[in-house]
Amino acid sequence: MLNFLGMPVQAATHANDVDSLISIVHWLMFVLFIGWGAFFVYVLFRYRKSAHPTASYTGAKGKLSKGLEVGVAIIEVILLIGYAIPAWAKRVTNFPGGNDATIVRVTGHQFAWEVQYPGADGKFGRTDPKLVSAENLIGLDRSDPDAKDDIVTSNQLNLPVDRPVLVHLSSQDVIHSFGLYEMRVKQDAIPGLDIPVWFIPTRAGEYEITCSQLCGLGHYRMRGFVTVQSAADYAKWMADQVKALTP
Ligand SMILES: [Cu+2]
Repeated sequence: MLNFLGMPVQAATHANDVDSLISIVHWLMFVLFIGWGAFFVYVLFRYRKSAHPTASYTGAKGKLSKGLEVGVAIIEVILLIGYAIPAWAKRVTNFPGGNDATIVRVTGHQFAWEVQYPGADGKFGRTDPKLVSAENLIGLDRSDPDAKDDIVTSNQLNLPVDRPVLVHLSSQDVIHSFGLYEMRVKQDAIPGLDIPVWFIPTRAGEYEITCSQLCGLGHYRMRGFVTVQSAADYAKWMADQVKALTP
């Protein structure tokens, strides 16, 4: 019953929570739509001019209408407190860290996504807006010891499957939005802020990073790619990046 909305495949552990909520909200709206629609047709007929030449300004007063209104409000409160807030709370607490997680920085700019891996030392090298150039889009300071082993890719995010991912999200210019539909991730990237986003990818494959916030003329082409791969393939990819880095 879940996929009647034609949602993308679920490629993260929390995807089902998001889909359940969206699904329940749609069912509730469907029931309300039918109910209100039927009521509208009923009053059009029941209070037609020939049957009721004088309008009533007081409106419905019955117990049924009050009961229905309270019922709908209670269902909405249950959705908010029982589903939406707990689902959101899981996204903004218990951020993974240390050796259990893949930690990356993703920086949006007009019109691409730059990815920075901290390398073997696990520390992100210093970046400086003054160093930004066509060859160094994130302005990484390679003279910083922490930066020496950092891996930088453009529009390409590789991740090992079934391992928590922590993305430090930011932007260099305007507000962009990091959208990974299959992972049910969408978060604005805001200049000057480091916004943590975490998820656990569960399906190997190729996915897209879609900029989900209108950010300028080239917004339509601001798309990156996510490759979710087995731990072995990821290690191999990372080894290739490291090799390419060493002169
Ligand atoms: Cu954008």
